[in-house]
Amino acid sequence: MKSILGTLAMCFALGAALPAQAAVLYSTDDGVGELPGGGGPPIPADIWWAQSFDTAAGGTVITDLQVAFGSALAGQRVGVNGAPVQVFLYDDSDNDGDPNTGLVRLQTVSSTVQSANTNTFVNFAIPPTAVSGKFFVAALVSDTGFDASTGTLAPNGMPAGFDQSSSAGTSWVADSSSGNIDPDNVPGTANLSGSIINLATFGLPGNLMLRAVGVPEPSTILLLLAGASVLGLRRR
Ligand SMILES: [Ca+2]
Ligand SMILES: [Ca+2]
Repeated sequence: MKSILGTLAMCFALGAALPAQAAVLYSTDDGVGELPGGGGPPIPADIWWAQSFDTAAGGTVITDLQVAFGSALAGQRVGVNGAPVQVFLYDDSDNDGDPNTGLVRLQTVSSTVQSANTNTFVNFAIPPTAVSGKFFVAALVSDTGFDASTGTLAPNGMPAGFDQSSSAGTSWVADSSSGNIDPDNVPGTANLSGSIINLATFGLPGNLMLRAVGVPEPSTILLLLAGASVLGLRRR
């Protein structure tokens, strides 16, 4: 009995001494969007927008995806609350940071555009998912766009929050005629842009307002302690 209590006491002592498991916030934007993005012309059109990240130590398990929709500064070119949106976590299996190659969909959340044009990051929880190397956070909305020649906003507006104050060169966009983009074959179905375009290379430097939250893998020490507890109890 003494050995069981001793083992458990040691577990609690070591557990209490472990540091809190801090989360990593993956983000390149400054939190304030300027001109937002939509698909087309012609409108209405699909827009698929994505941000590339490098997996950081201590953040290898993604638990949440975050998106800020539209812009508070863009006049008529606004995001529209209630528009259907799909939010994705993708692996870049060839780890070159280019979503035109090696794009593998890991998680999908189907929801609606919320808190548009307020610089609010809407949180989309996902089942905890391990990543490594390069990965992408992305979103897809249909029936979007703004026709500057007529001042017409498509039904689902300009949903892609875009911070133009700086550029990490890691923002990507594809667009197509409405309803055409297949999230498992984005480069092959982006029939307006023709492929997934890097915004900085295209002459639109900035950072799309897509973020992720990552946490560490379960601690090896905690797993060993759990094993020690089981062994201690079995000796009873
Ligand atoms: Ca790639
Ligand atoms: Ca900004």
